[in-house]
Amino acid sequence: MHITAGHHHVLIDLERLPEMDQRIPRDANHVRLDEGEMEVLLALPPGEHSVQFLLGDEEHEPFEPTLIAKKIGITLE
Ligand SMILES: [Cu+2]
Repeated sequence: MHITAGHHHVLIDLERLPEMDQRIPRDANHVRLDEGEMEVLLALPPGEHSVQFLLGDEEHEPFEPTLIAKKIGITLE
């Protein structure tokens, strides 16, 4: 059973969402904001990118039901 504390994971340029019944990976495409960050600086090359926020619990697993934002498309020059 999960408690209600949570934090965002920033999903970057993902074509497929991570498995919703497993720990969310932590790498360049899955940025974890679990230290109370109010902002994050992402170093991305110019071009088309996508960003999406997924709420994870204290075990870094998605909540059930899943709390996920719409994917945002961005273009960097
Ligand atoms: Cu997490």
